[in-house]
Amino acid sequence: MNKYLDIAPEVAAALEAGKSVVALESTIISHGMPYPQNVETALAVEQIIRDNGAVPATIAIIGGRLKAGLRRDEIEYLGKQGHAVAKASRRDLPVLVARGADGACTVTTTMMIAHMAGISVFATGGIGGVHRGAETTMDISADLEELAQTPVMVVCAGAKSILDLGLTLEYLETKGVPVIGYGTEELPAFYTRSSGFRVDYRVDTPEELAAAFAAQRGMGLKNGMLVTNPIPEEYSMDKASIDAAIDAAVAEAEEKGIRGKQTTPFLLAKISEITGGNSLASNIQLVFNNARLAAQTAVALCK
Ligand code: PSU
Ligand code: MN
Repeated sequence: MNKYLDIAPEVAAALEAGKSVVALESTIISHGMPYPQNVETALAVEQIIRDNGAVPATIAIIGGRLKAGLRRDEIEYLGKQGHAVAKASRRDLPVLVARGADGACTVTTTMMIAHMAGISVFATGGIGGVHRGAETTMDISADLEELAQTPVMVVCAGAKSILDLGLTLEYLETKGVPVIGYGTEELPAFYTRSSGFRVDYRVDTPEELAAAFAAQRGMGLKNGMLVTNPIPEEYSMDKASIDAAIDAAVAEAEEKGIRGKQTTPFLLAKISEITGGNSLASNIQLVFNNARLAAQTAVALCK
């Protein structure tokens, strides 16, 4: 086994026994939501995964160790640290590990560590992508590159329109990443069920998702797979008001010269500030919804 990796005992036992495991990221805890809702959500998500027959493995870097599976106190620690903990993408791993530092894992590093541990399915809220204005800033999330090269299924609620969703889909197409809509032909836009963009395939059951992933692995393809699961209707937000909040957040980021890894956390915090916490409630519900689907798919994959 990778000498930098610690697999939590319960996760290791499940993997050994061929049982289903679902990976969860930790940047959503430290940088994606405020305390204490972040910790409450992270713990509730783990419970949903258990209730659906799988074992949760929240992924982070603690004291320079790559952790697949966190204890409750470690989740609480990351939640309380918030933005004080480093947001760790692929390029951050060498220095954080060598220093024995902590890091919250993005979609990128969660996919990497899940794959090292032998975990195939990962649930989160939204992925990073091609930012609006990327034709001049070149701000393209490392998440897309990871989806191109690491064979993990990522279950998300699409992507926020802080990104250029059309360019994000083009990038994924170039990289050979299947984009699957769960029960929909349209790419969901995180807070809303529709975006106006089409996905590659519509799939309606966890078994069908598992079959597509098994075929991808069986052929020896190294890409990841992106499953986009629309937010449940009752929690979806009014498109006009969320779009206005996103436009205002993007304009403020530009005006303040926010760059690089700060961009996404800045925009997420701004949007939740502008929408007065409404968006947080929706965000929590869509993560629950993705955890359920990921657990069911992981169970189907083990059959
Ligand atoms: N988008 C969201 N919520 C999030 C993130 C993105 O709607 O929490 C986080 C995820 O951890 C994602 C990361 O992997 O931000 C992408 O950051 P960047 O755009 O800097 O690559
Ligand atoms: Mn970026």
